[in-house]
Amino acid sequence: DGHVHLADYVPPAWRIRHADLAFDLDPDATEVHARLSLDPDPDQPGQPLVLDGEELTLLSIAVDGRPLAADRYTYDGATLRIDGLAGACELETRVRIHPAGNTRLEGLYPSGRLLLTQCEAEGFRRITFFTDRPDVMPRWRITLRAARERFPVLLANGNPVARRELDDGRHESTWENPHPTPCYLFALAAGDLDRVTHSVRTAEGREVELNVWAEPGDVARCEYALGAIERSLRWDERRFGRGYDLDVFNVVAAQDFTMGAMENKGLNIFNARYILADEATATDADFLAIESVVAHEYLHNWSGNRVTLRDWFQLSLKEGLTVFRDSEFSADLHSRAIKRIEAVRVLRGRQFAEDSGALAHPVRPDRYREISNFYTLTIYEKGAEVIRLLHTLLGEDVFRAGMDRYFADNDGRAATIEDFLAAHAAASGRDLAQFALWYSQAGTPELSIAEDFDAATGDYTLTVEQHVPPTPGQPLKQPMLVPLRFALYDVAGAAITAAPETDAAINPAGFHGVATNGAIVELVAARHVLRWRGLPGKPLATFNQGFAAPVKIAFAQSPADLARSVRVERDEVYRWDGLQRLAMRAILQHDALAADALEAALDDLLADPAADPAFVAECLALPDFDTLADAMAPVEPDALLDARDALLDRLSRALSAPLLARYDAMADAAAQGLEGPAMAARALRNACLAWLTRHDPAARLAQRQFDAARTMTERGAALRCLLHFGAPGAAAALADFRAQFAHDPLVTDKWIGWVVTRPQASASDDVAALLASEWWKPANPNRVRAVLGNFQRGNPRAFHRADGAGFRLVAARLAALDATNPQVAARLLGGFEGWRRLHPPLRAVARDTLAGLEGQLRSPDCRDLLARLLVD
Ligand code: B3K
Ligand code: ZN
Repeated sequence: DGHVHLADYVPPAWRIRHADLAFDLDPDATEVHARLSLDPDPDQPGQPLVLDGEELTLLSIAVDGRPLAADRYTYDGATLRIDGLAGACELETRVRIHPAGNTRLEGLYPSGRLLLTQCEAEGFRRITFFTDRPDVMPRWRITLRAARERFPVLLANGNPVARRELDDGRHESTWENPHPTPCYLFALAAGDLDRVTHSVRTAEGREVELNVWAEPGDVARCEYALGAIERSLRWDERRFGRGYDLDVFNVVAAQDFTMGAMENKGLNIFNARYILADEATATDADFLAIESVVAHEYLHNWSGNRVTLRDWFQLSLKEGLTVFRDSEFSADLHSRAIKRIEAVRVLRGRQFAEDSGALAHPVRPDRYREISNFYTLTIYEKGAEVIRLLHTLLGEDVFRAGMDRYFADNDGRAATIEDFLAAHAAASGRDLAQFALWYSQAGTPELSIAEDFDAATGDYTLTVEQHVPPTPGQPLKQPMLVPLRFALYDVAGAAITAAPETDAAINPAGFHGVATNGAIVELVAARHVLRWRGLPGKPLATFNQGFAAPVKIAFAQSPADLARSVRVERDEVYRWDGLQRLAMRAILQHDALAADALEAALDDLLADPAADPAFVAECLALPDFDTLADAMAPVEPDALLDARDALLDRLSRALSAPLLARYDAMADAAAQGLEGPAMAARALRNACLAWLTRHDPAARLAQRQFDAARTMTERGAALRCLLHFGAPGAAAALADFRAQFAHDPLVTDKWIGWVVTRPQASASDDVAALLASEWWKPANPNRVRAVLGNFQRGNPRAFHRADGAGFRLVAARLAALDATNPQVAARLLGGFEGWRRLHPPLRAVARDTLAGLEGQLRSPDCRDLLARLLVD
């Protein structure tokens, strides 16, 4: 059926001990000369040698120095097979590849004047013949040769060991990577690159040169990323005891890159949008994203590279773990609460939707047709939540001991999720069998909580029921181990610290007494009862402080109690979440009491001088379309967005005085600088501005901010308001902005993003105009995302137009995109994942649009997704 199955795993029949590669680089014809030292697996003697290879022209092949006769091997365009090899030997191949024709940006490809590589997951086979799987981990020697003038800088994995000049204007650079490394972590970069550099001495005493490379005109915008590398290195030393293990750490910025960045050993390659920044061209959100992606890739050096994956089913072993690590890095360096709130927003709005849609899959899938389709929010974000759950269950010290053990036991190995859990089980003495269901069962667990208070006896009972909904291929689920945080407060708002009586299923170790932000009860069964006896009055219960468990909770509570819990509870994530819930009730159930309570709570917050402005800004950002839609069935986009707009109109009108007061009061704090308080002030000012502009037809405030802006954070937010509210000055401001940044593709992507997300159905006309303009550059993934990705994900009103024009705008581009870059096309196709939840007329339009794509999309990526989207 075209699937690869986890259960079919077999170790490689041949190991590659050492790989020695030499490249003669040229965009039109690059020659790759590979010498591989091969060992047969003693447990699988007599197997043929089977190597992967795609779009390779084989020039020569030899074994142990002797050319191989044509009848000794076969190459069918996908695999090279050699029978009858007696034992350990050296295979030598020379192939020719054509980087200039590589539009998939996978393998060796050109980006502007650079040549660079992207190999994960299965791109290395487009460079040379190899066992393209992560459990084959040679040590490497890489030699690059190219014309010096065109390619003055030549970078590869590992440490530089030699450089020399060659005849006819060419030069050569040799690199050695002494760590066993799978080929998906191979990289090279060549071209006219400039750098910023900084040397550090690691805790273990190694001198390391940190470099960030970019095209010469961009290098002034690399300093922030360079600083972020050093912060990441220091943090991994401190928090996880992990040092850096080479003499250089190189990072290269490229304008054409399918993903965000790639953690190749010692040579990370980045989408330029996650490197280049200064205050005039990047927003505060960009700076924070840069720091977090730099950290993510750096931290992969241990979680991914030193300990790699046995097979691609284990993808979350590196991705979930590394997202957890990078989010802890950001939380330790900045505000933990804000970082968590932002993660919860993504989880709720996007991952929960994925987990309940046509493409739902477990954190460790057990089959796939195309691995590129599994770089998902479930593998990354839910995978990180699972690690966070383990951290919550074990506590920092035991978790750290488990991590130390995992790294020690698996260093230089290709590991599995079982290896990871075994290390934590050994360090903690806990049986993690039930916990492992988080990896194998898809779907977001739902907790229904009911309370009962007997005024006569003072007995208070909480009944917690768990349900994990069916997902494709998994109709029935077992209860998961859920560590549920909770707290009870008395009428005066004091915490009730008495432990509840629990049922037999919860063993004493499954109850962690009251900590600073709530006690934890470990739910293990489908139903649990917690009982307190003899309370003087009905307590107020709060759940899931810090959003510790990635679950949905239904708890019938009056808006008044919910609002009171937001005042009583100190956990900022809970408080933010409580306000989000009030907003959801106001929007989805037209609950006027909830809207009143929300208005009063926001009024208090805006008046509270002690409240962190960044937190207030988060509270002003009401639940987005995806989050609301996930709580509604069927989804009627227009009705939902109208209700959301109505609430925003009402709140912003009622609160206009305090909003304006806050906006003005923070002008100085927002003036400049990347320190936390300045960023927080800008975040709140911009949130206030968006609310105030609703009732400012001439958009005078936004126009003033645009004209006076010193930073992109201020200028961009103002322009966005002008565009989204159709201000009189919008067209002139846009023309001005466009002209100022016409030479900068990343800033161009920004204004395009604001244009295509104008929350009106007619925005689809603007998208159509962009698609017909010089700004449409379909070969550049960032531009495709700017135009179509932002429209699809960020403009629910126009994308879901009842006449289908929004769907068709995206669908009509898919065939052409699929033919050039399947992964970019597949991402956009995946944006239709929620189509079945739409109300019937729109669902029919979506179905027709998707059905119309059958036969047009040729890549395995898009064909796999389309089949899963349309399956009944
Ligand atoms: N590991 C890469 C993702 C590569 C995706 C290839 N289709 C980036 C990251 O997660 O760090
Ligand atoms: Zn990653």
